[in-house]
Amino acid sequence: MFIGIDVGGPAKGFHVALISGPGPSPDGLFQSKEAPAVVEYLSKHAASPQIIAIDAPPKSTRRRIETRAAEREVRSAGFRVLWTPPEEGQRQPWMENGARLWSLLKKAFPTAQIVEAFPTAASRGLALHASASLDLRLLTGHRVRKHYMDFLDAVLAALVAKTISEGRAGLFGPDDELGPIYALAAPRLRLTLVFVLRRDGQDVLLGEKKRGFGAGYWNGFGGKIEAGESVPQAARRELLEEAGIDCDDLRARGRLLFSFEGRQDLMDVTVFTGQNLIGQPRETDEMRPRWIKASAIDYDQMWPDDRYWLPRVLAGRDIEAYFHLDANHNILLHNIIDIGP
Ligand code: 6OG
Repeated sequence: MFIGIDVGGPAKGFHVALISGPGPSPDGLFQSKEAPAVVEYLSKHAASPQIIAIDAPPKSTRRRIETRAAEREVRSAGFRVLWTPPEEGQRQPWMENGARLWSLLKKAFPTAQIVEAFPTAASRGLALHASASLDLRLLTGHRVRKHYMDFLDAVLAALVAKTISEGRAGLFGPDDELGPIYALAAPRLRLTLVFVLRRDGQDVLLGEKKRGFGAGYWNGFGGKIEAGESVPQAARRELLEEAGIDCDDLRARGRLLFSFEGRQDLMDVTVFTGQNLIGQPRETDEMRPRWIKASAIDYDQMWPDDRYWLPRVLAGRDIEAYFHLDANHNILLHNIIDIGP
């Protein structure tokens, strides 16, 4: 039995989800403003829980002032974090609620593994292609609409608990003072992808990839971000290595997340465009570059996801997109949003 708990302040209280089946669907949901009521509910419905994932830290105060390693890591992975300790020494009510719940649960379930979870990372990560069905009868008596998001977060936290037991959960800040934060998100491979434009975006420099991942496809230029390197630094280095050119006005235009069926890791690609070309593009070991009219790009020669998002980027919009592909590069799921301008 896996348990996820969303912790709120005094008005919202606690939202609890139980998962016992093979899938991500909950078979128990509960809400209360009181921590002891949560323990009572679990004692009745989850006699011997294996893992309890809570979306709040185990303590509401800390000895040290500096930010938590786990939170810094979660933030560097692109997620918004409510920092502990809070500013101006004010304890936040949800953290106090969380701390109280942790200590009650530890006493009530001494053999359970109790961990801090980060549901937001689950909803941006692999959980995107898992679908949970929610038996609305479970919500009888609760204020369903108002609490829907909180129940969803509780389900995501329970999913984190389940993936911990399967050895698949992502771990942020293992040596942190308050312990690690677990997330569903799989390990991320951070990559860059650069499109150099000419004639005000009428032409775009593409290259045929000669080897490695995506060989045979036409694409922009990019690759793995190396340790100690910033994302724009990596983008320029890869452009130089793959096309023999530099570009000093690169602008980040969005993030692409890719997951592949049967693969645990998530590819996290930052896309750039730039116009101030320095040097002449030349063929390298990896890429065969060519200027292509933006209006005449042959998307059949590119990664199948490109036709969904590249036209938007070339039209001047910023995007965020997620694609789930099978081993033959068929798109099983996708989701694109314009984030500006
Ligand atoms: P190296 O193997 O060269 O980095 N990349 C993708 N680009 C597009 N357009 N679609 C995809 O769909 C992609 N997956 C990866 C990121 C690989 C390069 O290929 C890009 C990098 O620029 C799945 O180190």
